[in-house]
Amino acid sequence: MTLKAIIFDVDGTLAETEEAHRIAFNEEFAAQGLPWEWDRALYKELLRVTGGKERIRHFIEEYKPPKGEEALARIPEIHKAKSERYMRMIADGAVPLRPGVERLIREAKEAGLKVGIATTTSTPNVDVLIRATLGRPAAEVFDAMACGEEVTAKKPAPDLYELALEKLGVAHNEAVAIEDSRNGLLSALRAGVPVIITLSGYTADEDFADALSVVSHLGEPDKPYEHIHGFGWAQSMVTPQMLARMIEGWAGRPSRPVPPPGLGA
Ligand code: XBP
Ligand code: MG
Repeated sequence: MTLKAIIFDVDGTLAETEEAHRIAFNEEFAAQGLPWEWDRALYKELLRVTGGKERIRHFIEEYKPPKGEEALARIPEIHKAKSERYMRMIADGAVPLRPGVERLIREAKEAGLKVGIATTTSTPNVDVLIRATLGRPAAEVFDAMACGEEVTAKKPAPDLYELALEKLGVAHNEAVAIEDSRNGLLSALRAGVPVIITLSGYTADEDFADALSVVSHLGEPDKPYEHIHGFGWAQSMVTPQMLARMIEGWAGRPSRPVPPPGLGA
């Protein structure tokens, strides 16, 4: 099977955006008179729940903070205002793309591959990041985007990757996913898409044993990645050629690979 597409996660993978999300959540909690402060240690725990609205609900239900009950009905409104704060930060250039992201997108296009997005965050959040960093609308850069608001089950469910494959018009074993979290890894694997992990701030210590490869970042000519696990030990950058070779190995599997034990169907 030949490689036809690369599917990128957004938060933590295209850019280290989670600190901007965390700050936006906290600013909005304060603006709404909610005495909540998500510090880094707590946010790391909360990131196990993907999606901002789902994360706030989980926080209220599991941590039972003051004013939690009364805020339950306002989650959509809190999250909308948080997203506006986040987008203002990103539009101001607060967060750059990670090493190798722009290069790999360019090389993929030059090699005739499609590039897509599978993210639990929303389409406007992706668009503002891409406009701020690449100076173009996300819809011009990516052939297809599958974003959080389009599915009911976010990562680690396979829905976002299945949607991205459908929109790109490629089979699961013709694509590779670039991810930074265990939830993202599980989502892609459950859709049958093999995964390369680039380690990011909040999720670097998660279990990535089932990834085809784990590297510190995608690498640049003057900034080689650190190889952690799997394919790519002899390289210094993730390239379309390296991904194509990885896919050849993966394609020897059944048409829809059975996920390794513990990953569910
Ligand atoms: C990251 C997430 C998101 C962000 C917040 O997922 O879980 O929920 O933390 O974004 P991914 P929203 O890495 O798959 O993009 O508040 O817009 O949900
Ligand atoms: Mg991510």
